[in-house]
Amino acid sequence: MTPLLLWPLFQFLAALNQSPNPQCSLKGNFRPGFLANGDFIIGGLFPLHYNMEMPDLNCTYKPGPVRCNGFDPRAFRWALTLRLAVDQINQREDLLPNHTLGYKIFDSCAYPLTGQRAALAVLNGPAEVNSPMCSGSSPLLAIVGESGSAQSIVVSRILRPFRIPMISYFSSCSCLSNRREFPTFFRVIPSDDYQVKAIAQLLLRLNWTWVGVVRGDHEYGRFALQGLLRELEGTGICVAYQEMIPLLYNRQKALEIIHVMNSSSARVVVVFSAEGELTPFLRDYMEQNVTGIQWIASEAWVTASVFTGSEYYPFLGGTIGFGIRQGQIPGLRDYLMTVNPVTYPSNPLVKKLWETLYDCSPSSSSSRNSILPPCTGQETLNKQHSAYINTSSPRISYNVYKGVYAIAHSLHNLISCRPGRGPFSNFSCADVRNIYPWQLQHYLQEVSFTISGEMMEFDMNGDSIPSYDLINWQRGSAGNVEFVNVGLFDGAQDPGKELVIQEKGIVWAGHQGEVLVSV
Ligand code: TCR
Repeated sequence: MTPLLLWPLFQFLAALNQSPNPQCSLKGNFRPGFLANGDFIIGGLFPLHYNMEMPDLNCTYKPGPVRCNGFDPRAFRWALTLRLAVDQINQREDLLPNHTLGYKIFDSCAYPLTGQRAALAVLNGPAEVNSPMCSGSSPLLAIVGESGSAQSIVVSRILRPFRIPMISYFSSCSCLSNRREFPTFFRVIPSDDYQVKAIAQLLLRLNWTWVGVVRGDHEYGRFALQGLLRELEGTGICVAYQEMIPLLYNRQKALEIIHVMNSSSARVVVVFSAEGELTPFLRDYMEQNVTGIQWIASEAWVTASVFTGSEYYPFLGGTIGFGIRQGQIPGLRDYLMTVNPVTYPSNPLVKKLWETLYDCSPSSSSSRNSILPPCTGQETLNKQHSAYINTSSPRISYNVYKGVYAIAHSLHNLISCRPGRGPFSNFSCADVRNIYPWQLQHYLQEVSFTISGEMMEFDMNGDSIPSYDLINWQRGSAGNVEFVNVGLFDGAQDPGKELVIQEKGIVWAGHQGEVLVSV
């Protein structure tokens, strides 16, 4: 059956699922994070918890629900950014006038299995008992999500038969650029392929022709290394060594890698790794007292807050790498500050935010079964709660913001369609009272707008114009590491002009004013 034929069936099933009275409830007791009705609904999938506990699946009794643990304030900020963007768009008169956007935000719990569940919950229509969205809710037209590539792959496969477009803010695997496999997938984060292009250009520009590569033992590391080798072909840049940090950390192996790094005449090392696995490796590296290495950090660790301590600076100061481009989100900080258990007394996520940030339990009823002491009500958000409140250089939040605006601009164009000049059969337009998600996809594919001074468009694979900030690790006032923007990789520029480096502003490894030589 073609996806198009499945669509009415899906609507029928969805209608069955929506009982007309307010008694409707979500199957599986899976509660949404946030809901708001509107003429058009956007789904949101965010890893509001970073861990899950699988129920016992021994098949002798009904398994319990999957439990999500470890509330993540950063992902909560991403979810609130979606709400902020929707609120702002709903107030604008020039974008989607006379129409409102609504949203359904679900916790994907950072795993493919739970991401799948969240995607089904978004699809399943109604949400809570007594929710205004219980009966006759508006159609779901697109999803902003998912975070990790593994989750996006699963979600994309679920959405495929319904032709519902999704826009990921965090999935960078180049595998997702395959339109045949992921026909409704879009993203506002560059594919990792562009990262290796940018790194290759950086090496060329700085005349680093003799470099080492260290990577983690996973797809990210493998794809990135392959990509870099491909990009370096014919450039005259040679790879002195390729090393892999084992998945199960092994000190002996780490010391061997450090020995290779130290004894090689290549002074520059590119590291494709996630921050978690790099932490023990760097600890061992620092213990060996090796210096004089210029690190090139991959996007996954170039802005990792775990490495900002002053103990890292002597060894990692001068590190350089490409991070997701930051942008402006007007009003985000003020918006985040309005969220507290008083303004949202019945929202369990807000309660979890408070529990995570202040180690106290906000409501008196819950304090009885909570091990945390009750909150005083005087708790205020400040710098120390940076995972939630740090909005100085939004990167992923900015991607979420861009994603929502991409949907809004596309819908705006769809609604502005002139009968007889439309893009569909016989030059018809979409029926605004009954828009199909695939019709929105058409407009997403064509959308073009400017946001935070940046041009936003999708190519045929659903990839947006890649842009990265060039980030350099410099010494902060307390001897800590500070991430300073020293350039840009802007894929909107002509080939050869994409990389702009403010060389004078860069601090190199060993706190030197000059580029180190590695030839
Ligand atoms: N997208 C990756 C995961 C990932 C990540 C990171 C993990 C990215 N950046 C930084 C830890 C830290 C980019 C994915 O799954 O596609």
